[in-house]
Amino acid sequence: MRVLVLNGPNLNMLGTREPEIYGRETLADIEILVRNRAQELGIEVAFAQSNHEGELVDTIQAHRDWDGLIINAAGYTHTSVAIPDAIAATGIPTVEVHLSNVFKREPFRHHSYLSPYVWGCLAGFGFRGYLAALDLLHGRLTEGTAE
Ligand code: DHK
Repeated sequence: MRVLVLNGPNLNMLGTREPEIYGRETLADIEILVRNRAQELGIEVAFAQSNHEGELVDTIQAHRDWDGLIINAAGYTHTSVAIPDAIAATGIPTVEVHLSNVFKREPFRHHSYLSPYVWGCLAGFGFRGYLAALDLLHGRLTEGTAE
């Protein structure tokens, strides 16, 4: 079982970026936590980050035969058509993750272009959202049902 964990713009700044909103963990800290959990579950993980929309699309396409995608598209969540198109084109079961609870924030963060194309969305649980997403995909992939 192979899961791609993909992070969008400015998430490379985690740790120092508005820690009261995004938490004190760096992206490298989150990667370690995700890799540890993945190892417990027997999941192979690829972990990537880019500040560039096209690179995020390329990475999704390159993993089109993988079993799951966990994506925090960050600011592109609220602007991108190409990223949800890539998710739809590949058909990878996807969990959308946001560290912050976007619904408690500015109105422009309330809309996600990705949400119609993903299995489900986790927002507001900080780094734990990534771990929960991994557990959820593992359950779906081992049980063979999305219900
Ligand atoms: C991360 C960002 O960079 C913002 O642009 C989104 C998301 C929220 C997060 O909570 O992880 O609005």
